Amino acid sequence: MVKEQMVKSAYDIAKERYAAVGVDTEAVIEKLGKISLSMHCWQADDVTGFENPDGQLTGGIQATGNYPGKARNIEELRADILKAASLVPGQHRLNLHAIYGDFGGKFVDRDQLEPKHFESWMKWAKENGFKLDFNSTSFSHPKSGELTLANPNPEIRNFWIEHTKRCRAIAEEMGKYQGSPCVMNLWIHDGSKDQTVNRLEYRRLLKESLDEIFSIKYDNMKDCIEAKLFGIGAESYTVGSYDFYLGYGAKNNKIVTLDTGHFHLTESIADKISSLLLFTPEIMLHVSRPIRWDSDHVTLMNDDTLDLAKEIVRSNALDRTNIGLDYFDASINRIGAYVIGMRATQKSFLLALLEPIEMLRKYEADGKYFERLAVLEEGKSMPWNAVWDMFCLKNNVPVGDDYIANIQQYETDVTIKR
Ligand code: RNT
Ligand code: ZN
Repeated sequence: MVKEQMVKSAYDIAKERYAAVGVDTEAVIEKLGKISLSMHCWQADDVTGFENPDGQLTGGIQATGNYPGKARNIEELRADILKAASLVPGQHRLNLHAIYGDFGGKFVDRDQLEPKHFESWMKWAKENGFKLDFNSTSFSHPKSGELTLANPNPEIRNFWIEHTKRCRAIAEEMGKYQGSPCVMNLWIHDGSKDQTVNRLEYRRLLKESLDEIFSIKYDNMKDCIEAKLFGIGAESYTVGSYDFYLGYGAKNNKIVTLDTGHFHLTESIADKISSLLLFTPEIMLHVSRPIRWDSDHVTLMNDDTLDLAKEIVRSNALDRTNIGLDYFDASINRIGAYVIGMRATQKSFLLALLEPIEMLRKYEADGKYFERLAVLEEGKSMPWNAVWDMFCLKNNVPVGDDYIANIQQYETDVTIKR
């Protein structure tokens, strides 16, 4: 049997199995096709960007490994992104960091950024069917230090306020140009390695900086603020902690970004969804995979990702959730890293959509907890993979592990020659 035939036969059986528990797989396939991931541009080059390609990655984050073939310039980065996206079903967004501007070989400092530095990205994205999202970049810069927006030195603090304001203006232009709001994420590394006695003062300064940055209202961009537990070299204190941003977001109607690597390792990020939905306008995710720390390993379809997807679907919150990815593994083929992580995220949402939720809710309401647990457990061995294969087939992307050979070929033809 040719592969296509196999996929179709398996799908027909799966469709019946799911129908028996009240799940319409055709409707699920349609819903899954509408979920756009925000693909992070920084997996392609280990968070280097084009401002200073020889510079060090600072700010308490690290890309470890030196697998050959990383993108060295804007053309290579774009080619790699297109290649990866071509192996992932559906239409996705692209998440740019401010250091990825098209600076034409000139040095443009962060407080000088303008929409014109992102014009070629906007055109390129439109031509290639991507909508853009955006991030201010406070790390990897001589003025990054320990404190940026929370810096007591007004000269440094104002520099970063100016940078972030400009980033919002750029995001607004992107949103206008593409006819879809640009989601702008703000993450700063501000913190301290050791015992800190002025915690309140730095948080007060950050609050003040944010108030000033957000004082300009825009219609075509959305603001997100990303919290974090700690960074390397800033283990004792993080100004932008979860409490800080949750408070700020709830009070000021801002989106709180949940990076799955930014919490205590036993903390459930999935359980935060239903609370955020009640107090903040939307949710922004940075789906990642922390191993012992915020290591940014490639996202997998593990329990954490599955739980997260299920909570979003069970809360009927897909239209209020922005699903960004955030990992940077420099130890394996970078295009492969994109494809594994994006497909794993989609698979997790597929499983979430395939849940016989009405049946489960009924059992729960009736206090039938054995039955609820049994159905949840059985869901794991339902033939969801047949639905996934059909989804890939319908979207004209490789089915199953066929993408491996495709990526190997691209490595031979393109990346290994760099
Ligand atoms: C760092 C944050 C942040 C960055 C990107 C590059 O811990 O997760 O989102 O990973 O901005
Ligand atoms: Zn993140």
